[in-house]
Amino acid sequence: MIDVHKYAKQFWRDGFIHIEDFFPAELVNLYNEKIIGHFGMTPKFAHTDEFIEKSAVEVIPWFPQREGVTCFDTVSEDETLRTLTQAILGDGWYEQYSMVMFSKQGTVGQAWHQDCAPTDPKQFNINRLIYTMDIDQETTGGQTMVIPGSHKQGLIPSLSADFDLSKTVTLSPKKGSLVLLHGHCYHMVKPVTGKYRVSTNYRVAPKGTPENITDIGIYRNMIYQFSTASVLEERS
Ligand SMILES: O=C(O)CCC(=O)C(=O)O
Ligand SMILES: [Fe+2]
Repeated sequence: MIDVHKYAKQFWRDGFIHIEDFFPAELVNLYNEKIIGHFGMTPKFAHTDEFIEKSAVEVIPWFPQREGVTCFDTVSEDETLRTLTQAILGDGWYEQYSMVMFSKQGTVGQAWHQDCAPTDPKQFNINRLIYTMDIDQETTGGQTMVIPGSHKQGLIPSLSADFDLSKTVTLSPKKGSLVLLHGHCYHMVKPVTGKYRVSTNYRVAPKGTPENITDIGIYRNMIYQFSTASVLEERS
């Protein structure tokens, strides 16, 4: 068993952790096959053109557990992952949903954002991201960039405001890697240069967090509501 208390401390300090070789190759290979089987290589975007254009987010979501693809339960039920989540969030945390995010070759990835508003430091989502393929500069692009400690720095600066990128960390997760990322932590995904990129996200939240906390995403140029596909606020 990994040292969950060490990782929990690191999570609260940095807003993210990255652990390689967390899941066995057989499991993530199976997931990757199911994902490719579902999407093929040229799926259509699920978001509106306005959102894609404005947010510079080019990912296509899939919710396999909602469709009864039961092999995706294995990660939710993983004892080590549950123990680690418990060490970070304490009693009463709950699973939100699992979501596969697919990006085609030549797409832009995701612009800098926060998954939800940092209004209340006690209410947020955690992305528990598992990677079923190697993500690196040479083969795929699409690395995930994060700013350590930014989960404690409030709203991500708007486009015109100063945005300090000097502490940015670039994550190149490998097949089987786990990344936990606080929803208030500033993050982005680099352009996808390889054939495709996928990540699978088992979102959780602490007790007292509304189920729809990630309905409103914060980008440097806007605040966006997914359920109504509308821009709530333009930021300049
Ligand atoms: O796919 C990733 O590496 C990160 C995606 C992301 O922004 C998120 O899960 O909120
Ligand atoms: Fe995100």
